[in-house]
Amino acid sequence: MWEYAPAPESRDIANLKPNYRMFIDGQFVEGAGEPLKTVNPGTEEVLAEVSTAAPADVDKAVKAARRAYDRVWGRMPGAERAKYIFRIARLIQERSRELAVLESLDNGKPIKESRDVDVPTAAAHFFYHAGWADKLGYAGLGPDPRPLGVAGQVIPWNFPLMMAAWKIAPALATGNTVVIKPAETTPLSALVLAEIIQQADLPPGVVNILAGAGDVGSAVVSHPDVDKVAFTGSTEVGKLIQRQLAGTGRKLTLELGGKAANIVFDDAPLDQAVEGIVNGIFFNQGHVCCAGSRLLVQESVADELLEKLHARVSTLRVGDPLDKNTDVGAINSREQLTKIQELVETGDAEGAQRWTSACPLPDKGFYFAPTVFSNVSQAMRIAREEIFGPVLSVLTFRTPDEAVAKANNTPYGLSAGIWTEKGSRILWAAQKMRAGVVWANTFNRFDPTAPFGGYQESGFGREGGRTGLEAYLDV
Ligand code: TXE
Repeated sequence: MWEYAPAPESRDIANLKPNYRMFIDGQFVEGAGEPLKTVNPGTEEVLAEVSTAAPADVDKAVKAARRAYDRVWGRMPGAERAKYIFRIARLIQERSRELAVLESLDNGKPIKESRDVDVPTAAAHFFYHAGWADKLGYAGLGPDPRPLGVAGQVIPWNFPLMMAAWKIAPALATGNTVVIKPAETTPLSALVLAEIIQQADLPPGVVNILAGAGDVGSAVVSHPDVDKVAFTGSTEVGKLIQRQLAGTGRKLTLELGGKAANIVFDDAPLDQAVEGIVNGIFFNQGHVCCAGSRLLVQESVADELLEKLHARVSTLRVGDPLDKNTDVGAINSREQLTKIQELVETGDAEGAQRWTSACPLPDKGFYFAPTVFSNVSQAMRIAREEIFGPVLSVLTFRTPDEAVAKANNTPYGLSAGIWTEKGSRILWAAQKMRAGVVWANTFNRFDPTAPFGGYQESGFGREGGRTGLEAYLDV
């Protein structure tokens, strides 16, 4: 019934190569680190071997970025920088089919998501920021905002290309140069972005793209000649980086984990809410920092909503990420799959009621069936910890005050959702909730014009919008 191996034409479309090299000072180079093998989580096959950085390679990349900053990029007029950034955006569009297939192969996300969300949003970030490059003096950030210098950036595996765009585009628009490291399980799309950057003729050293694991990330963020650090990843590593940078005076932005509440009031259009709940937690297999992983539903409509939700989730197709009909793809790694399984077991042990979709799963690859826990209490681990998988925890509430109190009962604070027909209630709850993003009657909408970022253990700083520029400027 299932076909696992990526069909030969998919390999061709993705232009998959047996070996990938890092991008330093405008050249593709072998690093002195131990090469890593990147695996297709949909099939468990090795996709390619990737060269990685040793500390000396990180140093070379930072030196190249410094030179490019001092000699070219930091002094180039904004209108000139904009032309390069626009070119990157256009080239992403031109190579969108290749990038979408590659992203689904390396990450495991459904092709309809990489095609319709990841790749277009990445292009949109470059387009949007290209527009800012010559208007920084008009951004309300002071008359003469200055770039910081070299930005050291580390990104995760859940939106590999999109995260690279979120990091690189604002840095370039504001006149900074970049050393970036993608996650070890998903390096390929960033290395193809390096090809695009070369194709766009950016001066050597303006963007350097490394590969490797956490040790390489650590070497990037702690390099003494890096002026600004931007990290997206786990709260644990974010805290580590914050400690590492303490006292250096370097600018830092952290975008970390989350445990977002998606609140459904009794006046909400339930069928529409069900679509939003499904999108909120099953989009990208739930590997989303702002995933709506805690559903808070008003008690009077809880049974009806749960029934509708089970029916809808039963229709989700889990399987081959390259199949256009797939709704939920593969979990990115065996390690992440194990983490999900362990947390789900705690839900069983702590007495929550587990409902699992009966959809068939491929027998090779890392897959997890959509799961909904009801009878969840706030003390349970599945209500408190980020599962980062297709697992929803359902809690109930009686009054709006109780809903907001429960929504805020988390060490995180990245995003939240509200479903109600009452505009006044949306405004009231949005004000009361400690979350960087509040969606009303929708969920998981991303747009380069809107600042994104968290409170508390979800990190600090904003990406996107005018506010996102501040992270890369001295104002
Ligand atoms: O994250 P890590 P992992 C959460 C999610 C997930 C958990 C663990 O709950 O289950 O974190 O995922 C690099 N200095 N999120 O282990 O380790 C690493 O190489 C500098 C939420 O994959 O934080 C990779 O490039 N860099 C999150 C990146 O950090 C270091 C997205 C993220 O990996 C480093 C991902 C170090 N000491 C996971 N150690 C979100 N906010 O969306 C590792 N890295």
